[in-house]
Amino acid sequence: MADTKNISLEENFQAKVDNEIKIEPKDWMPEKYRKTLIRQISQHAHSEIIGMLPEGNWITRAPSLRRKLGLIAKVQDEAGHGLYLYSACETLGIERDELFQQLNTGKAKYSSIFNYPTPTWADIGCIGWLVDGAAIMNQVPLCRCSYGPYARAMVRVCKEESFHQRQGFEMLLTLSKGTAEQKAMLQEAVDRWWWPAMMMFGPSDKDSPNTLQSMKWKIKRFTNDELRQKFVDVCVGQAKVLGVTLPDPELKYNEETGHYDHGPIDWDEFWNVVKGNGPCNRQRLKTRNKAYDDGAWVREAAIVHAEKKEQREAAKAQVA
Ligand code: BYC
Repeated sequence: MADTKNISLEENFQAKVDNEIKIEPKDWMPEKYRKTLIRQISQHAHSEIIGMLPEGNWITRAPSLRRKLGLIAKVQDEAGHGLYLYSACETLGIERDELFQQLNTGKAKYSSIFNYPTPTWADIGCIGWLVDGAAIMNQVPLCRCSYGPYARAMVRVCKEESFHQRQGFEMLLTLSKGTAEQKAMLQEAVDRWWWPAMMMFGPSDKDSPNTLQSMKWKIKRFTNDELRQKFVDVCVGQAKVLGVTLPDPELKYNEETGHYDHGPIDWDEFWNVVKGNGPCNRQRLKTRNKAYDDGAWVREAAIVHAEKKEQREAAKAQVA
């Protein structure tokens, strides 16, 4: 009897998804759908939070006041994205503290891309152009995700990401018109960021255990390889405008498919970074833990303030 009930609940759920009706927090959902969303949304939130670190590293060294203001605003936006996403994740019945613990202890994944260093100013431009560019490609379809709170959070995130991408491109365009040294710095940064940006989309479809089910549930609307291809196609023209070469000798327009073919991705490097052994994984977690510990007094003060406010309101209610 219980099984029949579950089957019909599941059929009803899938019918809603198929008919583009959003799933909301109090609606029935399969346990695996809930778990998949917690996994993806929390990894996404953690990526936004850790993503502040490589750029934050340049705030004090930005080359002009205008660049400094732009960078501060961008890093603040990333913090905001993390917060919307943690809130969306909490609607699935998990506490924010638990999510923080998963990140701080290294149990949770976050995007591989943020484990690479930013040795020059051009790296900051590349994060905007390539990393935010890849992020937008992946995230615009998430505005149509079947889970309402995630889809709605992504609308604002995407608007801001698109501004970030443009500010990064403009930063690089300025360098591309600069001295020979600035042009060389730009090319070196592109050489370093191209392949890690390609890896952001995740393993190729044949090695992606989650894609098929996530597509059926309309959490994902495109596969990892489809999004990666869209990214390559867009970047080729943009690289021409910047006067840089993308570091892939096999990059070539394919008349038959109408897309650019690209060379093989070093998946050993990808998995090595995902498993915690990239160039900056340890440094990122250490910095994150220090920031969390340093912020303990803010959390304590906020709790005490909330308790006092509650007590005052209760006292007022008693008098009335
Ligand atoms: N790095 O079956 P798959 C940003 C994991 S924020 C690390 O294809 P799925 C930004 C994957 O989690 C960028 N791990 O998985 C922020 C899975 O492991 P588990 C972050 C990766 O979920 C600040 C396993 O590999 N964006 O752009 O169907 C400043 C197998 O993969 C990665 C999001 O999080 C990776 N790159 O697809 C600037 C977007 N790729 O969990 C910019 C939302 C894969 O089974 N997330 N893995 O142990 C998604 O769209 C999907 O989760 C992914 C992966 C496409 C990333």
